[in-house]
Amino acid sequence: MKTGVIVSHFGVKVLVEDTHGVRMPFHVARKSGHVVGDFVDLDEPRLKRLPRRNELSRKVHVKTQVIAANLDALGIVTSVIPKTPRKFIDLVVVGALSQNIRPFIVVNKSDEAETTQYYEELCAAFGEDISIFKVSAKKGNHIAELFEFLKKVGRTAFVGVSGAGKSSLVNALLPDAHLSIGLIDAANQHGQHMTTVSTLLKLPGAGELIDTPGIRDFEPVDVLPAQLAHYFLGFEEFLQDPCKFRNCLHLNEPECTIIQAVKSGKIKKERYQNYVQMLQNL
Ligand SMILES: Nc1nc2c(ncn2[C@@H]2O[C@H](COP(=O)(O)OP(=O)(O)O)[C@@H](O)[C@H]2O)c(=O)[nH]1
Ligand SMILES: [Mg+2]
Ligand SMILES: [Zn+2]
Repeated sequence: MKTGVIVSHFGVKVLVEDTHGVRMPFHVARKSGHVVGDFVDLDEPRLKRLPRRNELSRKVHVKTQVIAANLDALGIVTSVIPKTPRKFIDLVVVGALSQNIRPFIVVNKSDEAETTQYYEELCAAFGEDISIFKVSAKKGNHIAELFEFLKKVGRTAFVGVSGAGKSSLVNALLPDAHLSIGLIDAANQHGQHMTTVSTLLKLPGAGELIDTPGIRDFEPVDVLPAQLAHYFLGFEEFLQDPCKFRNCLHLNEPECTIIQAVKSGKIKKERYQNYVQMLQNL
C-alpha cells in the first residue's frame, strides 16, 4: 500500500506528501473529514483515510470538531498579559492526556516583568509532571531551547487563548514558515486567498508544527468528571492499581488508590487539592 500524510488542507483540496517527500494535490469532498496529519491510502481513488492514533479537537458552540490528527505533543502557549486562565490550561492538559498526546506549557512574554511570578505559579502546579518553557517570542529568548525540544518530540501543535502569542511564536521558530505555506500556492491554480489553510510545517532537521484556523481560534472541549478522574496529570501511574469502584472520583469513596497515595505522601496535597478544585469547576 502506498501511503501519504496530509500536509495541508484548504476547502476541497488537500496536499499529500508521500513517503519519499513528494507532494501532490488531491480533491476531497467538502465533508470528507480529512484533516492535517491524517495518513491516507494513495492506492484508493478516494484518498481513503487510515485509522488515527489520536485526534486534536476543539469546541465550536456545543459541538466538537477535529482539527488535526496523529499528534505527538501539544504546546499550550500562555501569557500573563492577557492572562491565560488556569481553567484553559487544565482542560487542555486533560484533553491531551486522554488522547495520549504529550502536553507541555510555553510561558511566553518573559520580557514582561509579571511573567516571572506567573511562571513560578505554573511550575508549582505542574512542574514535575510537565515541561514548562519560559520564552519571549518578541525578544527571541530561549527560543532555541524550545526548538530543540520540538525537534525531539515530533509532531506538535500550539494552542492558546487569543493574544498569548501563538503566531509570534511560530514566526520566531520558523521565520521562513511562509515559504512552506508557499508550497500550497503551487497546488492552487485559482489564486484563492490562503487565510483558511491548515498546514503541517516542517522544522529544519526534524519535528513538525501544525497550524490550522481551528488552532488560531481554539476552545478546549468539555471534560467529564470520569475523564478528569482518569487523566488528571500525575494520577495515571497510580491508577495502574485501580480504585475499588470503576467510576471512583477519588473524593471519599472507600479503597481509593488516589486517596491512599495522597495519605502516604506519594501524591502531594496541593496537587490533590488542584484536582478537587478542577472537578468542582467542570
Ligand atoms: N511583550 C511581548 N509581547 C509579545 C510577545 N509575543 C507576542 N507578543 C504580542 O502579543 C500580541 C499577540 O500576539 P499573537 O502572536 O498575535 O498572539 P496569538 O493570538 O496567540 O496568535 C501581539 O501584540 C504581539 O506583538 C512577547 O514575547 N513579548
Ligand atoms: Mg494568531
Ligand atoms: Zn479513587
